[in-house]
Amino acid sequence: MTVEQRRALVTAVPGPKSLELAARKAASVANGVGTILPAYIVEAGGGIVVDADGNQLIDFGSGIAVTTVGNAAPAVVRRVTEAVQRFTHTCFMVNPYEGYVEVAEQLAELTPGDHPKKSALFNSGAEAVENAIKIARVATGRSAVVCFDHAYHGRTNLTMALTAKDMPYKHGFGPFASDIYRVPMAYPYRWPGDPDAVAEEAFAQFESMVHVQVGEDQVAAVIIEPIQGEGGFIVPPEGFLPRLAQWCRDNGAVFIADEIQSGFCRTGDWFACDHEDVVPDLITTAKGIAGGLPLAAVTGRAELMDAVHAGGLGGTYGGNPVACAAALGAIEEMRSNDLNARAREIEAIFRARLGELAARHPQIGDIRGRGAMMAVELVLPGTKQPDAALTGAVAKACHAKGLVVLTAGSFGNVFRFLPPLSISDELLHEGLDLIDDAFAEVLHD
Ligand code: PLZ
Repeated sequence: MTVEQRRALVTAVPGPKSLELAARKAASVANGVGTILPAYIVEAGGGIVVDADGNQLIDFGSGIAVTTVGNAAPAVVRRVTEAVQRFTHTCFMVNPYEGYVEVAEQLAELTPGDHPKKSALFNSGAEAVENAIKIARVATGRSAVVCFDHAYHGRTNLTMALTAKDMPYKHGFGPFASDIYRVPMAYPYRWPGDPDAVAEEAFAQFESMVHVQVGEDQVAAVIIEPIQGEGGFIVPPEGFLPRLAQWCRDNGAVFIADEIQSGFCRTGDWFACDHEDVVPDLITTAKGIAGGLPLAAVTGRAELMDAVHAGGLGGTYGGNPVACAAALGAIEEMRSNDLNARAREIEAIFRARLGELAARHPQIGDIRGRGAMMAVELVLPGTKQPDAALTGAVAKACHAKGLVVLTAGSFGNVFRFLPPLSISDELLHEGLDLIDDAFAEVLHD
């Protein structure tokens, strides 16, 4: 790791060089592509990203849960460097190579369940989700797909249909793919019914809505993020996911776990489903799988994966050899550094510090998450009314202090923390101090 593990501000954030680049961006990049913190990055590693002006920022975002093993992690760099010097592309569908097969073998070993499994590799999370739906439809001969409120599954046409939030993801981009049905999410903080029976009540609603609006025998798949990401790190109560998985088994539907954000050590397990021993029929992965290189996968029961006719799955770049080398490097880092244990340590630090913060600020309505996937939801004190303005203001103050933080949530009022698992305790505490300062500054206390 060559990047010094120290926060340092030498200019305002963003500084003059970044502002110059932002002006070039404004002139050449479509406005629809936004940037949350326009400090242009030149180097990153451990828990630090370094910008063009020499500012060293603490990273609580990991490029949206991607650099779980750290940026430019040693095993990723070593394997990628070696691979990129040998060959950059053949197209696995033309001339195959071992790396792709090795990644599929690793996925079979690491994903939940000990049944025979197979995988297909793709480039992005959205592409993996699209393909999981294609596979489920062919395997069942049915077309309906059930998804959840607050879900995020991507920005392509089918995945926009599965994503819940209109602005900015869907607004004006319709019409969307059909035969998609949305049911309420078991969202403990905002459940309108009995707070002690969220799993039971949400499951009863799922069951009844599917029966009335879709018909059990029409359902190809039920897709859910075991911990919702963009929707605000919503952790369903114990029992909800196992009930859904059982319903799918009872009704011949495919249970798809979208672990694109929650997978690969992020939550302190290899996959968030592991927490309750839920075994999905298909699992989609991306982000953390390859330490920053674009790679995604659908992994699942061999008989489902093999239901698709030869040539029915693929793509020019899916499972690119350099991306596969990166994945093997990232998995090596996860295993050799026991990153599941590290994610749990990070959770303990966050829970203690966020608890202290919430005791002083009634604006923090909820603290939730698992492992290094933690969040707070901000509300008007004494109510559960979302406070997106406060969330934005605190995020901005954090950015100015040299802390990369991300927001999330259907109502824009969730702070989510996704540090790389390679971050030190010192930087974690310093980042949490900065959040504390940012709250004090914005709330004038
Ligand atoms: N499924 C659960 O979290 C990507 C999106 C950021 P892609 N989340 C970050 C943005 O604003 O575009 C995501 C996810 C879950 C699917 C996806 C989609 O993955 O690799 O971005 O296509």
